[in-house]
Amino acid sequence: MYVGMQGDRKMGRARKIIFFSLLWSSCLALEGGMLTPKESRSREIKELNGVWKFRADFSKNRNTGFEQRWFTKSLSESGPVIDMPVPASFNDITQDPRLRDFIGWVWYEKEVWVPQRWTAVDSGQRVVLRVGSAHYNSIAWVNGAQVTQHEGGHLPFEADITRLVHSNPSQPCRITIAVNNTLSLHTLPPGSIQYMSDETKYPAGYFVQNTNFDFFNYAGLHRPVLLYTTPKAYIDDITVTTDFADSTGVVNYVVSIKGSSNPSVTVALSDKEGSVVATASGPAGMLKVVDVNLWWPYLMHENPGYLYSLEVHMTAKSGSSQYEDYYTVPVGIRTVRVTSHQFLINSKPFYFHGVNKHEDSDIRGKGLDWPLIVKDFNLLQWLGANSFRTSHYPYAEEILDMCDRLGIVVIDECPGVGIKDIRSFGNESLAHHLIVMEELVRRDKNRPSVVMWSVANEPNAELAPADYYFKSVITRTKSLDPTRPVTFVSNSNFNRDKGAPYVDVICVNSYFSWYHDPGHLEVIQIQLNTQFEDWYKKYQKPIIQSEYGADVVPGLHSDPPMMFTEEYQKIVLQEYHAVFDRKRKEYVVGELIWNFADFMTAQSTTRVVGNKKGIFSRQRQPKTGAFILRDRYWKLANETRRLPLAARYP
Ligand code: BDP
Repeated sequence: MYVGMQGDRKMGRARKIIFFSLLWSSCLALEGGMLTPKESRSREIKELNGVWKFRADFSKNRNTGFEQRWFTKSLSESGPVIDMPVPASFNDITQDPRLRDFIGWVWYEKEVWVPQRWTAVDSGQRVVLRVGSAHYNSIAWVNGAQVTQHEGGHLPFEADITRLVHSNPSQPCRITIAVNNTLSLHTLPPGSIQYMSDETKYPAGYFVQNTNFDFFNYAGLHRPVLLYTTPKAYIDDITVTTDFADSTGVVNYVVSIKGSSNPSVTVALSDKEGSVVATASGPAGMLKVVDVNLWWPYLMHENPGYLYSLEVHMTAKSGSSQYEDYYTVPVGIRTVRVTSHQFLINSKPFYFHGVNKHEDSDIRGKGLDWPLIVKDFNLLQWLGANSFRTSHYPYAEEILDMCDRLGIVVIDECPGVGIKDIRSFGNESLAHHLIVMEELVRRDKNRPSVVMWSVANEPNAELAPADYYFKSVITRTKSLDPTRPVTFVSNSNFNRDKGAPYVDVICVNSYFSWYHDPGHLEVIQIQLNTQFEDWYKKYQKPIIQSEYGADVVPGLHSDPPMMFTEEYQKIVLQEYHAVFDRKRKEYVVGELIWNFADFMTAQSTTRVVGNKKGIFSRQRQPKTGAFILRDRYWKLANETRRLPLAARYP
């Protein structure tokens, strides 16, 4: 129960307002597709990134923006506004601690000219507003009219705004987006608001946001906001699945069209050089590729990440109008299969030697950051990492595009992190979790880099309702995508974990000699060995060590090693590796370090300005652990592929 629940009326009101958006429940199956916006012969994009007007609603009930209808006029007419970059989290942009730690509604606004060729009534164009991600709940208005609302922080949403931009083309178009970062027991990730009603200790109306995860709850418009066009009859969704036999590749496709009842569809598959290798017509079909170039992971093949292009062309008639739409989707032809002790990509055993990450950077928080993205991929390649898990939420499509191209294998995790409270296992939470999985699969289903879905991280899977809950989420995910294995990441007891029976791969996190037996490096090998044996004996499923690691404050040294020093992290890694090397010959199919880089957290007594388990600092400088891993990952790659030595230092 929240502190202050029986408190004064004002508190009750504040609580109601903060949660108002959370009562929206996403119970319906999703309508339509969510193709990544792309330019083509028939489509244009206008990015709305840059500086937006911004105002946090600091009023006690956080509801003044709605009471005064800030969306009906220019935001600056409502009161003082500040400059806010998009994409970015708003938290670290100013010097105001109240904004860094703000909970509630913030308001963004941008005025934009929509090109005349889009707005002419006979343009035959649809205009769509798309938000790559806004954390957590959001409502968008165009010229004061609400166009969409969305729950959830890491997946895109959009609205057809054609009618609105057509109605007043002589004026710039005013886009207002309100975003609320409050997390409740039924959001993903869950959280709770705690009211501190003891006025001898806290100011009146004081409340805090509690969460069961350590990363900072950055908020705002985190990914690009843009307008794009399609013809009025258009390609709404494309689903591609692939297979191969001997040297022949198979691409199955399904195209869904909207805005026309009698479209005609043709598809052409081209290789990297642009030569068409197969064509077909009709909204669904199969393409065969002779002498196929399979999509291989980085370091598993000299030509990783091979992508074909599937160009879909639609023509449709509606009355006297003729519409044409083109959309191209990259296609990596590959298969994924799991046995009792192996993870197979293209029928070859694949060993995950990779990392866990976060979307986290100085100043921008979780905002999409191109320099950081490219730097991180350079570091991953330097490290010899062939994979990562999108801990603990779906990453930007821009990041996954690079994974597809470079052959970096991805375990795609939804924001199901910190599902601990029994009240987060009820129907309301489950309904939302199912929708989030549907949104995630819809967005990422065509990506060859994505080889497995993860539905949660470290839930309280020993609770009785966890059985039904995980059975439901996993079964649903498998029905949405029968081609990929599904997992969740566990830190429960192997015997009592109620979700584990439903997963295809066991993913386990453990922090021996850190959270357990801190300072006792000598227990790692025995405890890790027991962990693996216990899980394997019970389930006979392949196992990934999905997290392990130790904090390091860069530059701290001690010998004999002590916690938080570079030497301690180094020994933790080496002790874990000794056991991995024995067990990978049997059923361990991967190791993912926690974490690739240091990241910001909520303030606590166990964090020194953030989580320091990175092998790179937050500024991407290597700690000793990075060199240990680099040596190991390149050796592992050489062992599986016998790469020439020169490939060790890209
Ligand atoms: C694990 C969590 C991860 C944390 C890590 C840690 O999965 O999100 O950051 O612990 O405490 O339990 O470093």
